[in-house]
Amino acid sequence: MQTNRTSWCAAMSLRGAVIGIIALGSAVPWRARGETIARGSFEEPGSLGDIAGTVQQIPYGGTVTNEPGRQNVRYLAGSAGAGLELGFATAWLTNANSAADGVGPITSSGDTSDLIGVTDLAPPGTNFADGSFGFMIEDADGEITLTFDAVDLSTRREQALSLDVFLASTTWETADYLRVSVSGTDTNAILFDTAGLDVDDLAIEGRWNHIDASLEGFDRAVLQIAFSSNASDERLWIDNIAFSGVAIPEPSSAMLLVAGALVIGPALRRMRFRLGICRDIVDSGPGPTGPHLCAASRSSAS
Ligand SMILES: [Ca+2]
Ligand SMILES: [Ca+2]
Ligand SMILES: [Ca+2]
Repeated sequence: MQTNRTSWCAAMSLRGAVIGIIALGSAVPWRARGETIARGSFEEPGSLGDIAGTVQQIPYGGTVTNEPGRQNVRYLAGSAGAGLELGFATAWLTNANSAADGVGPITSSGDTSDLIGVTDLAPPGTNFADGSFGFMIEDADGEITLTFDAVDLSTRREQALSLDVFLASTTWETADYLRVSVSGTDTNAILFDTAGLDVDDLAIEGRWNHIDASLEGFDRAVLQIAFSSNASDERLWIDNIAFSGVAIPEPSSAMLLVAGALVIGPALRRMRFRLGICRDIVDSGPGPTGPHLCAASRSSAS
């Protein structure tokens, strides 16, 4: 497997991402250090079958759905395995790459089916980045967007995301693009974006490109991959998605003891104070007045 590794910061702007692409191979590698929190390798949904591409004709935009005997474009986490892989959904949206009638990904004329979904068809001359299945998109005739389940990062630090993408070596145009983005509660980031550029000029075709990105500052993350194309040989493969992070330690038992002492200490002092009042009153002399005033002191002190 030919893999190109580089790094892009999560906070990168569009222009920054472009610079990242051009600087391929010269960037100082950045590596995630935490343990894996969530993965997407398409091995679990792959077990649902891989027979033929979608035949769906959606006007203007909408969800692409699973069809019996065809590539899976939707996966409910845990529905076909141990649930170790992220669920995802696929949508189609008309854009400048669409036919004039705005119908896709199967156009009103010319298309019969498109290989869009989980596949065991690896990119030419190589294997999948991980396992035996990946997600493939060809001939979108618009924009295909793959959206993954949200990942909780709130109990982690040094949060990070990595994935591999393979763009076929062919002739691309400026209307074609690949955009990888992540959205959180208050933070969004574009990790990689070729919009407005010609993929032909970026030296990223015909090989796996590994993306490592920091997600520090994200409390949750929804990964979205958008791909625009309009030809059957303009193909994208996605694989080996991994969210990682270092667990933030739970408060230690020693810290809990200290916190407990801070609460118990004043309570003991108040109790001693109340007892002192009671003793003084009781010691003041016999009679019904003493015990009655003692009870009143407890009540007001609490
Ligand atoms: Ca895989
Ligand atoms: Ca198509
Ligand atoms: Ca094109």
